[in-house]
Amino acid sequence: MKKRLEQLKENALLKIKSADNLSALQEVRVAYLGKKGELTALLKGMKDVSPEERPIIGQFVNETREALEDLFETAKAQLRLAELKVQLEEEVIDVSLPAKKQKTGHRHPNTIALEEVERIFIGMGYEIVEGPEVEYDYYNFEALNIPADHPAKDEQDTFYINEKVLLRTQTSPVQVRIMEGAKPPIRILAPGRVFRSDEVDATHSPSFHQIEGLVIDKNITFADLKGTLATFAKELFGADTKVKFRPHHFPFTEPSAEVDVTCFKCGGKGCRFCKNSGWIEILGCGMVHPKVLEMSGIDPEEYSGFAFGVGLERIALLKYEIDDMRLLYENDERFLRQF
Ligand code: 2NM
Repeated sequence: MKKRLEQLKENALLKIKSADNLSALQEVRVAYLGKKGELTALLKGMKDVSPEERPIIGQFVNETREALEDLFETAKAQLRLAELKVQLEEEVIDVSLPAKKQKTGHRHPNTIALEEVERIFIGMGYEIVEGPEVEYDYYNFEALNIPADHPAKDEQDTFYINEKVLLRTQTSPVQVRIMEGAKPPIRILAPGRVFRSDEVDATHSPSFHQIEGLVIDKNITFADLKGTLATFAKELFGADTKVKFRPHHFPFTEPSAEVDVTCFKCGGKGCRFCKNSGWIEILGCGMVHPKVLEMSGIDPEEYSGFAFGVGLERIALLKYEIDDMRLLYENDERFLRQF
């Protein structure tokens, strides 16, 4: 019995030494120490041992088991270390490899155009102001001399929250709020998102952006308006740009005008871009209506002022020769990365 145990130990040692990975080692362990392993099989032979010898043999069996356990543990630790070494060598990081290119974000064409317009007016001493997108009917319409039966107030054109609250259709309400709270001189630019109940197409969107300007002081005349907008047009479209004022009607200004600039593609000769007219319409403007001043607490006998409004998307489409407004909202990277 003792001989057979020694033989078993020797065989196991050989098998442990030849196991060259952890799973092979585990198989050897099961084969010797497992429930159906060789040591267990040998133990079954204990019944043939005489009662006197049993304690001695029993002790020897235990010693053999412990010795084998030790051998397995040592071998296991060695194999672990070897596998870790191989893994570390294989997974080494090559710091000389070229880095993965990070995509850099950049400004949207609307933002580029907005910042350009802001830069021009800041240069003329204007302050940039903002106000709520959800407005009272009073600030969006009534205070701007837009009568209750005006078509712009129709539910087909304006998003109403309730009878008195709506999504602003222009940024003029911001200007009204400033007029109510400040004493002239006032020189402000109010950019922001506006809403109109329009179907989406190449030139319309239910949400777009406006930039409105307002100047109020003593002795402000239409000449100041013309000079300001001529300067703006030259800065935005080039020094050779000329402006043309066409009479128009807005409820909040009197007189009112629409402004065209000479086509910056053909210089005014006429081309596909300006539909052969030589002119491109860019904004609306006028002298602030005395009633509008009065309603906001400014004395029209003492002060006068001009105002103008320009569509941000319209500027962006013109400047970057984009022919469909929907491109500005789709966030298609192939389009956006061109700017
Ligand atoms: C435009 C055209 C003409 C305008 C008027 C005012 C205010 F508040 F002073 F009355 N703000 N903006 C105005 C004038 C806007 O947009 C085409």
